[in-house]
Amino acid sequence: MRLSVSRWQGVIAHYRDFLPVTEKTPIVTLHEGNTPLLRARWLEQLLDQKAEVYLKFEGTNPTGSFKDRGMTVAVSKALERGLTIGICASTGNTSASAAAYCGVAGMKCAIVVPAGKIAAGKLSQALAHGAIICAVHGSFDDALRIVRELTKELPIALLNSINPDRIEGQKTCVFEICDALGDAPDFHILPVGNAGNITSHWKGYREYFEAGRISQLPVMVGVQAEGAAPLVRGEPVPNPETIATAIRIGNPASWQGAIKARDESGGTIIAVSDEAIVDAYRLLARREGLFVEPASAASVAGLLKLAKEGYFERKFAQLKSERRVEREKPLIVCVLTGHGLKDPQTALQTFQLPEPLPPTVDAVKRAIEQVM
Ligand code: AN7
Repeated sequence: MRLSVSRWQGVIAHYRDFLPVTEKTPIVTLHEGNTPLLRARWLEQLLDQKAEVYLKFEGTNPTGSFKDRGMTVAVSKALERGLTIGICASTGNTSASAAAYCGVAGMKCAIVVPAGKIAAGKLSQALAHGAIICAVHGSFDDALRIVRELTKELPIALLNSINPDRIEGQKTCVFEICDALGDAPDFHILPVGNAGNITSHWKGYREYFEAGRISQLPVMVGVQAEGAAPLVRGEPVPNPETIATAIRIGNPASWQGAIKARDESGGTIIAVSDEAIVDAYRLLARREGLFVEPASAASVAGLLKLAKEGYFERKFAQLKSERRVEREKPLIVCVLTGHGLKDPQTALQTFQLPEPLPPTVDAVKRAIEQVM
């Protein structure tokens, strides 16, 4: 057993009744979850106070992204089944998380990633945690095809979100949101890449609703990057490209799950430009105090785009007539899926470091006076 001074023992301990574990399951945890849900005052001001906005910051998970919620369940179950090696395809975060959890479990971990397309922080993590790194000349979609075929032949645990245990664990994000707010929000916005998370979150809301823990279901809003928006276009994208490398995915594995979440919730899946992603990335860091990775900023880029189009007002009026919502204005949660430290290169390129100064009081004074 792991000793800890904190009472929080991870998402399996907290949400056991909603997860596929038994007394026989060895729990592999890094005490993931219990992440902050923050009121976004600056964003609300930008929206002319027409909505109440919260940010669910998943960057405080042990490996810096939401993947840990699914990985604790997937690795625990793999260990229960007696597997000794795990594998995943990844745009970076899944590999960092898989490498860490396999390490704790005493399992080996192999990761298959698109060469040259993994943010430095994520690759450093996978390396540090001791994963076998297979960088391939291809896309994430190629990598996923390879691990799917390989795990059919060999007794290796597939740790991508096509593994249902991953989907189960990731539901805990919405359980935490509902527990904090006392009910489900009106709108739930998140970035979409391989579409495991939107599938999982919708499942989580439905299960909480059926269990009587919440009185309503939210409208689900998925956000893709314009250069990697197969779900918006309605067909796979052969050569996806975006600054948000985490969601640089052309043929999402959980395609049907994403469509189901969108349609059953009366929501939408939209695309935002890389420029809009960078604007949101800057705004979150400067004004909300949250340094997230570009893919996570897509949530907020989507929020701003839809707000400008009057989407929330329109949709909220419809919700009010349908379900007697008592709130004055819509309650919106944006999920910020990963930490900004994952991708220091994009930060340095986007925000540009000024030239070094001579080591004098005068030079520093002049630099400060420029912003006063
Ligand atoms: C920060 O790590 O697919 O739609 O291989 O890292 O469930 O795929 C990461 C995805 C959003 C999209 N935000 O979630 C991987 C990988 C961040 C991410 C997504 C990812 P899905």
